[in-house]
Amino acid sequence: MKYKGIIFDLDGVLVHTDKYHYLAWKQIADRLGIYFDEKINNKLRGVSRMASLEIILEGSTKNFSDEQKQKLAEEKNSVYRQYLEGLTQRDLGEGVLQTLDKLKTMGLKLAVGSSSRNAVLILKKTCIYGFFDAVSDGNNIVKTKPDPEVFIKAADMLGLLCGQCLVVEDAVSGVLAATAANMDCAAIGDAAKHKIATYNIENFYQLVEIVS
Ligand code: B16
Ligand code: MG
Repeated sequence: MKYKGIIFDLDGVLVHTDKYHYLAWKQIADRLGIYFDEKINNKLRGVSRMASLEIILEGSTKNFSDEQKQKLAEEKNSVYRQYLEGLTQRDLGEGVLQTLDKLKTMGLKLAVGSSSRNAVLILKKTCIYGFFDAVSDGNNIVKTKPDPEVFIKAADMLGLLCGQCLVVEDAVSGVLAATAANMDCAAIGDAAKHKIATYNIENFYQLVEIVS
Protein backbone atom coordinates (compact mmCIF):
# COMPACT_ATOMS: atom_id res chain seq x y z
CA MET A 1 0.00 0.00 0.00
CA LYS A 2 1.12 3.53 -0.71
CA TYR A 3 0.70 4.73 2.91
CA LYS A 4 0.92 3.12 6.33
CA GLY A 5 -1.10 5.71 8.18
CA ILE A 6 -3.78 8.33 7.60
CA ILE A 7 -4.04 11.49 9.68
CA PHE A 8 -7.47 13.08 9.60
CA ASP A 9 -8.26 16.66 10.34
CA LEU A 10 -11.39 16.75 12.50
CA ASP A 11 -13.48 19.86 12.03
CA GLY A 12 -14.80 20.07 8.45
CA VAL A 13 -13.40 16.64 7.51
CA LEU A 14 -14.70 13.96 9.87
CA VAL A 15 -17.42 16.04 11.51
CA HIS A 16 -19.53 19.00 10.41
CA THR A 17 -18.59 21.08 13.43
CA ASP A 18 -17.35 23.89 11.16
CA LYS A 19 -20.88 25.34 11.01
CA TYR A 20 -20.95 25.57 14.82
CA HIS A 21 -17.58 27.39 14.90
CA TYR A 22 -19.04 29.82 12.39
CA LEU A 23 -22.25 30.42 14.36
CA ALA A 24 -20.35 30.91 17.63
CA TRP A 25 -17.86 33.38 16.13
CA LYS A 26 -20.69 35.19 14.31
CA GLN A 27 -22.47 35.75 17.63
CA ILE A 28 -19.31 37.35 19.10
CA ALA A 29 -18.53 39.39 15.96
CA ASP A 30 -22.11 40.73 15.74
CA ARG A 31 -22.03 41.81 19.37
CA LEU A 32 -18.75 43.66 18.77
CA GLY A 33 -20.11 45.24 15.55
CA ILE A 34 -17.48 43.48 13.42
CA TYR A 35 -18.35 42.32 9.90
CA PHE A 36 -18.04 38.54 9.60
CA ASP A 37 -19.12 36.25 6.79
CA GLU A 38 -18.47 32.74 5.38
CA LYS A 39 -15.50 34.01 3.35
CA ILE A 40 -13.75 35.36 6.45
CA ASN A 41 -14.75 32.17 8.27
CA ASN A 42 -12.81 30.10 5.71
CA LYS A 43 -9.63 31.82 6.90
CA LEU A 44 -10.29 30.40 10.38
CA ARG A 45 -10.39 26.77 9.24
CA GLY A 46 -7.67 24.78 11.01
CA VAL A 47 -6.46 27.87 12.87
CA SER A 48 -6.35 27.85 16.69
CA ARG A 49 -9.00 29.61 18.78
CA MET A 50 -6.81 32.61 19.69
CA ALA A 51 -5.39 32.96 16.17
CA SER A 52 -8.99 32.86 14.85
CA LEU A 53 -9.98 35.66 17.23
CA GLU A 54 -7.03 37.77 16.06
CA ILE A 55 -8.23 37.41 12.44
CA ILE A 56 -11.77 38.47 13.43
CA LEU A 57 -10.50 41.47 15.43
CA GLU A 58 -8.68 42.73 12.32
CA GLY A 59 -12.18 43.91 11.31
CA SER A 60 -12.35 46.29 14.29
CA THR A 61 -10.77 49.68 14.78
CA LYS A 62 -10.68 49.17 18.57
CA ASN A 63 -7.74 47.78 20.53
CA PHE A 64 -8.34 44.80 22.80
CA SER A 65 -6.20 43.89 25.80
CA ASP A 66 -4.91 40.34 26.30
CA GLU A 67 -7.43 39.94 29.12
CA GLN A 68 -10.33 41.04 26.89
CA LYS A 69 -9.15 38.66 24.14
CA GLN A 70 -8.98 35.80 26.64
CA LYS A 71 -12.56 36.52 27.74
CA LEU A 72 -13.82 36.68 24.14
CA ALA A 73 -12.14 33.35 23.31
CA GLU A 74 -13.70 31.76 26.41
CA GLU A 75 -17.09 33.19 25.50
CA LYS A 76 -16.85 31.78 21.98
CA ASN A 77 -15.86 28.38 23.33
CA SER A 78 -18.79 28.27 25.71
CA VAL A 79 -21.26 29.12 22.89
CA TYR A 80 -19.53 26.51 20.69
CA ARG A 81 -19.74 23.86 23.40
CA GLN A 82 -23.46 24.49 23.76
CA TYR A 83 -23.81 23.55 20.09
CA LEU A 84 -21.64 20.47 20.70
CA GLU A 85 -24.05 19.22 23.36
CA GLY A 86 -26.47 18.09 20.65
CA LEU A 87 -23.74 16.42 18.57
CA THR A 88 -24.41 12.82 17.45
CA GLN A 89 -23.20 10.34 14.85
CA ARG A 90 -25.52 12.08 12.37
CA ASP A 91 -23.07 15.02 12.31
CA LEU A 92 -20.37 12.87 10.69
CA GLY A 93 -19.52 13.60 7.07
CA GLU A 94 -21.05 11.37 4.39
CA GLY A 95 -19.22 8.05 4.13
CA VAL A 96 -17.01 8.70 7.16
CA LEU A 97 -18.10 5.67 9.19
CA GLN A 98 -17.95 3.20 6.30
CA THR A 99 -14.57 4.54 5.10
CA LEU A 100 -12.93 4.52 8.54
CA ASP A 101 -14.10 0.94 8.95
CA LYS A 102 -12.73 -0.07 5.54
CA LEU A 103 -9.35 1.66 6.06
CA LYS A 104 -8.97 -0.01 9.46
CA THR A 105 -9.74 -3.42 7.92
CA MET A 106 -7.08 -2.73 5.27
CA GLY A 107 -4.55 -2.50 8.12
CA LEU A 108 -3.87 1.24 8.04
CA LYS A 109 -3.08 3.11 11.24
CA LEU A 110 -5.46 6.01 11.81
CA ALA A 111 -4.87 9.27 13.70
CA VAL A 112 -6.56 12.60 14.23
CA GLY A 113 -4.53 15.80 13.64
CA SER A 114 -6.70 18.70 14.78
CA SER A 115 -6.13 22.20 16.13
CA SER A 116 -9.17 21.82 18.37
CA ARG A 117 -8.99 21.54 22.13
CA ASN A 118 -12.43 19.93 22.00
CA ALA A 119 -11.31 17.05 19.76
CA VAL A 120 -11.71 14.14 22.19
CA LEU A 121 -15.17 15.34 23.26
CA ILE A 122 -16.27 15.53 19.60
CA LEU A 123 -14.81 12.09 18.76
CA LYS A 124 -16.63 10.56 21.72
CA LYS A 125 -19.95 12.28 21.05
CA THR A 126 -19.92 11.07 17.44
CA CYS A 127 -18.85 7.56 18.55
CA ILE A 128 -15.72 7.33 16.36
CA TYR A 129 -13.06 7.67 19.09
CA GLY A 130 -12.38 3.91 18.98
CA PHE A 131 -11.22 4.00 15.34
CA PHE A 132 -8.10 6.02 16.12
CA ASP A 133 -4.69 4.80 17.24
CA ALA A 134 -3.65 8.35 18.16
CA VAL A 135 -5.12 11.80 18.72
CA SER A 136 -2.88 14.83 18.21
CA ASP A 137 -4.88 17.98 18.93
CA GLY A 138 -4.88 21.55 20.19
CA ASN A 139 -3.89 20.37 23.65
CA ASN A 140 -0.50 18.97 22.65
CA ILE A 141 0.78 21.62 20.26
CA VAL A 142 2.42 25.00 20.64
CA LYS A 143 2.13 26.20 17.03
CA THR A 144 -1.07 26.25 15.01
CA LYS A 145 -1.51 25.11 11.37
CA PRO A 146 0.06 25.99 8.87
CA ASP A 147 2.89 24.92 11.18
CA PRO A 148 3.36 21.15 10.72
CA GLU A 149 3.68 20.40 14.47
CA VAL A 150 0.27 18.73 14.92
CA PHE A 151 0.86 16.30 12.02
CA ILE A 152 4.49 15.52 12.92
CA LYS A 153 3.32 14.65 16.45
CA ALA A 154 0.50 12.48 15.07
CA ALA A 155 2.93 10.49 12.88
CA ASP A 156 5.24 10.12 15.87
CA MET A 157 2.37 8.83 18.04
CA LEU A 158 1.60 6.25 15.32
CA GLY A 159 5.27 5.21 15.23
CA LEU A 160 5.49 6.15 11.53
CA LEU A 161 7.70 8.42 9.44
CA CYS A 162 6.04 11.52 7.99
CA GLY A 163 6.52 10.21 4.45
CA GLN A 164 4.47 7.12 5.30
CA CYS A 165 1.37 9.17 6.19
CA LEU A 166 -1.42 10.76 4.20
CA VAL A 167 -3.23 13.79 5.66
CA VAL A 168 -6.90 14.56 4.92
CA GLU A 169 -7.75 18.27 5.25
CA ASP A 170 -10.49 20.84 4.53
CA ALA A 171 -8.38 23.92 5.32
CA VAL A 172 -5.76 25.72 3.25
CA SER A 173 -3.75 26.15 6.49
CA GLY A 174 -3.95 22.37 7.00
CA VAL A 175 -2.78 21.52 3.46
CA LEU A 176 0.18 23.86 3.96
CA ALA A 177 0.91 22.19 7.31
CA ALA A 178 0.88 18.72 5.71
CA THR A 179 3.19 19.88 2.92
CA ALA A 180 5.56 21.42 5.48
CA ALA A 181 5.57 18.06 7.31
CA ASN A 182 6.56 16.34 4.03
CA MET A 183 3.26 14.46 3.92
CA ASP A 184 0.95 13.90 0.96
CA CYS A 185 -2.45 15.48 1.45
CA ALA A 186 -5.99 14.79 0.21
CA ALA A 187 -7.99 18.02 0.23
CA ILE A 188 -11.77 17.98 0.61
CA GLY A 189 -14.33 20.80 0.83
CA ASP A 190 -12.98 24.36 0.86
CA ALA A 191 -9.29 23.32 0.52
CA ALA A 192 -10.03 21.20 -2.58
CA LYS A 193 -11.14 24.33 -4.46
CA HIS A 194 -7.63 25.77 -4.14
CA LYS A 195 -5.95 22.82 -5.93
CA ILE A 196 -2.81 22.97 -3.79
CA ALA A 197 -2.93 19.43 -2.37
CA THR A 198 -1.59 16.11 -3.70
CA TYR A 199 -5.18 14.95 -4.28
CA ASN A 200 -8.45 16.88 -4.43
CA ILE A 201 -11.41 14.74 -3.51
CA GLU A 202 -15.16 15.24 -3.61
CA ASN A 203 -16.14 12.55 -1.17
CA PHE A 204 -14.74 10.33 1.55
CA TYR A 205 -15.09 7.06 -0.36
CA GLN A 206 -12.33 8.19 -2.78
CA LEU A 207 -9.78 7.77 0.03
CA VAL A 208 -9.94 3.99 -0.34
CA GLU A 209 -8.83 4.26 -4.00
CA ILE A 210 -6.03 6.69 -3.10
CA VAL A 211 -4.43 4.42 -0.50
CA SER A 212 -4.94 1.12 -2.42
P1 B16 B 1 -11.27 24.84 19.46
P2 B16 B 1 -9.45 21.34 12.89
C1 B16 B 1 -9.94 23.64 14.14
O1 B16 B 1 -10.17 22.24 14.01
C2 B16 B 1 -11.05 24.43 13.50
O2 B16 B 1 -11.05 24.23 12.08
C3 B16 B 1 -10.87 25.89 13.78
O3 B16 B 1 -11.94 26.62 13.21
C4 B16 B 1 -10.83 26.09 15.30
O4 B16 B 1 -10.60 27.47 15.62
C5 B16 B 1 -9.72 25.23 15.89
O5 B16 B 1 -9.93 23.87 15.55
C6 B16 B 1 -9.67 25.33 17.40
O6 B16 B 1 -10.84 24.74 17.91
O7 B16 B 1 -11.76 26.22 19.70
O8 B16 B 1 -12.33 23.77 19.58
O9 B16 B 1 -10.04 24.51 20.27
O10 B16 B 1 -10.01 21.75 11.58
O11 B16 B 1 -7.95 21.54 13.01
O12 B16 B 1 -9.88 19.94 13.30
MG1 MG C 1 -10.59 21.38 9.50
